[in-house]
Amino acid sequence: APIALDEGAWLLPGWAAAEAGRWIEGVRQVVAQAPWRVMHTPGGKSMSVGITNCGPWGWVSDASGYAYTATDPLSGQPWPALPEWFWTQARAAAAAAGYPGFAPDACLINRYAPGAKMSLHRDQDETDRRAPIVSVSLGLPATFLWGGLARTDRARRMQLAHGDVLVWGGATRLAYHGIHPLKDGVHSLLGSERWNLTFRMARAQY
Ligand code: MD3
Ligand code: FE
Repeated sequence: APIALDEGAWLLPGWAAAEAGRWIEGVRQVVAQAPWRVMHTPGGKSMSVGITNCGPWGWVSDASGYAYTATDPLSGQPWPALPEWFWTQARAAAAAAGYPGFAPDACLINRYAPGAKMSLHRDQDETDRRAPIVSVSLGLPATFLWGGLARTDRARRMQLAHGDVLVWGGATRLAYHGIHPLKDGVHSLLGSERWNLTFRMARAQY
């Protein structure tokens, strides 16, 4: 059953765990076409996570800023297709959290090795902020940090485990959030890695 985290934000504990193999296989397919890469912030710092995308739109960051692009800048080709399994599962997770009709057109995939982190930020590059974001965590657990709508709001912390799904929409869709540096460990399916998929409606209307 979904657990309310904040206004409009829900945790579906372990929701993706039973079919983790299908999720992992999907990511491996994507990575075969669009390999993990390091992106740089507009400020010039390299991000510590490996990143790739699938679906009609992919999120990229470089010296000129953040953007959604239809093609992978590494290959010049369209981003790999969103596996049908991803689409139907992300849609079902959103519906389970009270957001029927979620139709993701972008899936950003992050890979964390021990020490990798994501600094406090907001996801505001999507055109229609009424759509939620669906996040699927796989592999090693991580400490998720989320604050309020102002950067200075006190941040809460929570463990995200293998198979956990977060659905973030509604009033706190633009909340600040991040991931603490990943602790070393070994996961039976992903070894010393954590993968996170975030499904978005980047351009589509919700
Ligand atoms: C809260 N990823 O890719 S997912 C990101 O685990 C990102 O890799 C983290 O933040 C990760 O942008 C956290 C959970 C998440 C995703 C989107 C949110 C939390 C959110 C949007 C608004 C508020
Ligand atoms: Fe984010």
